[in-house]
Amino acid sequence: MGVRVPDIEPTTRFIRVEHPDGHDGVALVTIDRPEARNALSFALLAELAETLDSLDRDPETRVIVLTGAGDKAFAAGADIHELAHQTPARLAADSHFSAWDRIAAVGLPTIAAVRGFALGGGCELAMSCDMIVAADDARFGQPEIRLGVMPGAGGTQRLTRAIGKARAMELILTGRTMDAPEAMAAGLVTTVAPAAETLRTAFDLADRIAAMPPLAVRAAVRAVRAATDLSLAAGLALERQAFFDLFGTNDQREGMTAFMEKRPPVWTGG
Ligand code: CO8
Repeated sequence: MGVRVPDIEPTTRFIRVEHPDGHDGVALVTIDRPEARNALSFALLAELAETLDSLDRDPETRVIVLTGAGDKAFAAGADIHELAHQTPARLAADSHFSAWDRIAAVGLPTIAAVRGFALGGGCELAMSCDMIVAADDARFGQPEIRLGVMPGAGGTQRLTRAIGKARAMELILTGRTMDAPEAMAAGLVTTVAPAAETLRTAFDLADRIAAMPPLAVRAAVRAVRAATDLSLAAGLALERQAFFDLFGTNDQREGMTAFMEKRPPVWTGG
């Protein structure tokens, strides 16, 4: 895989960025701490937020695939060794949690490619992505209750929105993990792939999205995300405005002209 990241540090301590050959517009971001099951230390999360933010500003990147190094875990949660020494005041005072907000604010479509465990903060990170491609060996869960706490990076909200209150409540209150077929049936993941095919499946999906007009993609991402936050009326208003705005783009003219001329469209991203 080639590395092409013009104004982005290609390698930080815990995060790797690659632009795989043959996948134009797709950035692969790897959480690279396999010896600790890719546990999300504060430093790692800060690097991840910085990396995703930079990719979001890179005009050549259209889709981000996020994965964990190795085959054991996407991420086994926050770093428990680090969390063990926190106090309410320290957690509230430090800016560690702002990384989560920056990750969720990335405007490009994001795909989590999950092999092995996505637990606690790891499950929350996967759920912060727009889609999840799960290996058939993936396991999802919010086991924080077994550590004497509860989810703190979106688990109670995003899991509940994704799979409904009844199932989310059981998982969060017992710390039980779900396998990939259960997660698929519950609506948490987009697709399940054979473990060895996980990245390829995520790239296939990313390629299909990267081939679409980028302004329309970003607008659709924003609108679909808003569906879980807004009232129906507010969401419909947001959608309508975004739809209107796209009629000021070259790609709208190109897409509709190409249809009428019976040829494939050529997107310029304008
Ligand atoms: N934090 C720190 N180190 C970890 C973590 C973790 N979450 N998970 C695994 N490791 C380390 C282990 O300590 C071990 O290190 P060492 O070899 O030095 O002893 C190494 O990774 C391998 O771990 P195991 O031997 O346990 O590997 P297994 O394959 O047997 O088991 C599991 C894998 C099932 C993933 C197991 O490691 C496990 O249960 N991990 C903890 C899962 C968990 O409880 N996650 C929730 C953490 S709390 C949380 O995420 C809260 C998020 C809220 C906010 C986030 C703020 C930043």
